Formats: sequence, C-alpha cells, structure tokens
Amino acid sequence: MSDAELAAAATARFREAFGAEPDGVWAAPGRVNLIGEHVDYAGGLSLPIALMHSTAVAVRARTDDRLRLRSHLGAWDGAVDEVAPGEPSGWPAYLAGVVWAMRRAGLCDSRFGADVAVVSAVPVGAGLSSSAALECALAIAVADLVGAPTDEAGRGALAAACVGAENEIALAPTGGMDQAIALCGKEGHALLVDSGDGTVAPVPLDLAASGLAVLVIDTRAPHRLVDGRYAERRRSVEEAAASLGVTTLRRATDADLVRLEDSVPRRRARHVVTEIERVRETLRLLASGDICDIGPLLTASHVSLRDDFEVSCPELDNAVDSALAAGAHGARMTGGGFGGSAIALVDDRDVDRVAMEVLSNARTRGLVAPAFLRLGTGGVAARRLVPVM
Ligand code: GAF
Repeated sequence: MSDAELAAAATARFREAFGAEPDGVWAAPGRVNLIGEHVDYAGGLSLPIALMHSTAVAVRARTDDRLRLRSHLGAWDGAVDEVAPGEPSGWPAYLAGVVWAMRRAGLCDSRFGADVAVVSAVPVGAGLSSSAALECALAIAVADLVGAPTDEAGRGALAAACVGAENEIALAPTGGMDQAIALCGKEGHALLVDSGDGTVAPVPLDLAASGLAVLVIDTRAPHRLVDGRYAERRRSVEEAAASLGVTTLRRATDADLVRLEDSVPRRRARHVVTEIERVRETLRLLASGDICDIGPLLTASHVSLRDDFEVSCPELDNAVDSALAAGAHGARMTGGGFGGSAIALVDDRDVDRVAMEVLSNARTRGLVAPAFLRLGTGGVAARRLVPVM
C-alpha cells in the first residue's frame, strides 16, 4: 500500500469506528534483519533494514485516561490506569503498553488517552516485526500530539518506551533492534544498531546499483515471541554471560567459550560471539563496495542459528537451502525464528526463479506454501502521513 492508501484506509476505519475525524495518521515500517540475530539482548550489533510495508494508526487524543482501540482483529476499550503486565493481552497490549510506558517516562500527561484505528500492511506473525511497527506508529503519534521531542534523542526515548511496552505489558522479553529500525531507519540504508551503547548509524545499501535484490520468504510457519522459547534463549545467553563473569556476551571472546562446561550454553554463547563478528565482517565488506561478498556470512549466520542457537525450523531451512541451491549468494532466517521469514541475497534477474524453486521444494516436502516480498531499501522511519480527507 502507498502512503496515501494506508492513510486513507486508517482514516476510513477511524471514521467508521468513532464517527469522527482523527487528529492525524502516523505510520512505522516492519523490518528484515540483514545480519546480527539474537544478539541485541546481549549488547551486540545488528543490521536491520526497514520494509516498504508499514503499519498506520489514525489517532485522536483524549484527556480522560480512556483508550479505544480498533483494528481488523477486533476492538478493545479500557483505561490506561488499568493497564498492567499481561492486561490487556494480544494486539491491544502493544498499543496500551506504549501509552502506559510513555506516561511512566513522563513523555505524556498522566490523563492522556486516545482513540486509535489501525491498518497494517506488515504481514502479522511473519517475523517481520509487525509488533514494533504497531508500537512505534503509536509512539510517534503520541509524541507529535503532546509535543514530545522526535529528534534523534527523542526517538531513542520513544524506542525505550516501546521496548517497555513489549517486555512489561505484552510480556515478550525482546531486545530493542526492531524498535530502533522502526523509529530511526533511513531510505536507501541499513541501520547499524549497537545495543551495547544504544547508538544507531545508517549504513548505505544500494542493492539495485549492484544488480542485487533481497527476496523475503515468509514461510507462513507461525512465529510467536511470547511462547517461552525466545525467553529461554535469552535466559541462556544471560546465564552464559554471568558464568563468564561479563555483563553481556558482547564482552566475551571465542577463547572464553571453553570455560562454559555444558555444551548447550556453550553453543548458545558461541552463536552470539560469532554472530557479532560476522556483523563486523559484513560492515567491512559493505564499506569496500561489493555487497555480493556478504552472501557467505549470511549463510554462516543461518547455520549458526540452526545448529548452535536452535531457533530455525524445517520451513526456514527449506527456504534457505532451496534459495542457495537456486543460486542465491547467501540466505538466512531473519528475526526471532521458530517460524517466520527468511531472506535470500539474489541477482535481481533471478528473484522470480529463486522464489519458484523455494515454492516448489516446499510443496514437494509437504510444507505450507510460502509467500514472497521483494525488499527495496526505500523503507523509512516512523513518521506522520499526509492527512487524507
Ligand atoms: C525479535 C526481537 F524482537 C528482537 O529484539 C531480536 O532479538 C530478534 O528477535 C532476534 O534477533 O525480532
């Protein structure tokens, strides 16, 4: 959907639900992560890219603590004062949690409430960060409506509030990569997210000029971050850091790993340590100009996530293996895993052929048929859309 279509759809949903005009429409993009997976909560480096696909919220501010939320998934009405861990649950948690967290951080007034209508072009449950897109669209809306800063430092504070909403209200113990790219992404660039010091930096990425494309393969194997497996991985990474006597695994080296006696924590930690190194190497290669050369690093990242971190699944492995067999320069699962999406770096002219090969192998193996997106690097950070009246 174009910006205009997204704004029109969100405005129409708002009018239908509330019989009134919104104060405005705001949007934030989904993402893929090029490399640097399951390292954000270990103080590591990630390199996400904003999708062209965004989630939009049409919002009208209220001053009575009430929230009325509407999306294609249903409706939720309640008071921000009653928002608490696990309450509400499901998609309303990501919105109610944002207002709750922004109030707690003093970013909006203690009686702030809102009517909100959501329309999303980000596939839900596909590991493409639909939750962060939803949070960040509302966060930028509230910030604009109350006059909170939206410069770089202001966006950092909004990202922290969105992470608070996700961790403490939606009860998904995620890191901050997805919120960073949704709020700070830049057209034509990936974003280097340094979760060690909380900084972000755009990294130029002109795929088209190199005759390349990133094919996004949504395996349609459902992906959830609140079912305990993501939390278990995060816990094991934090425990490994504690056993090594470091604050985060960012501070550990290859040589430290032998000190982890049990093989499971050692393999989890090895993924994190080697993945951060792969991001550094990716940055070096991108700076020297030949994007194609990062392909083997993407594939090595997948192998590490599959074998050491154990967050892949047959659908993701099929996507990666089939794309590589069809000539992709590199391929990997992207996002939290256990389902969701993979990416493949392919020559632009080969996108359709690689997609057909992935689809045909999925059918042969009795897997659900995947869906495909072609990634442009045109995605931009959370922003106000031109009002459509
Ligand atoms: C999910 C989380 F939300 C991110 O914080 C990150 O940990 C990612 O999984 C794995 O890299 O998207």
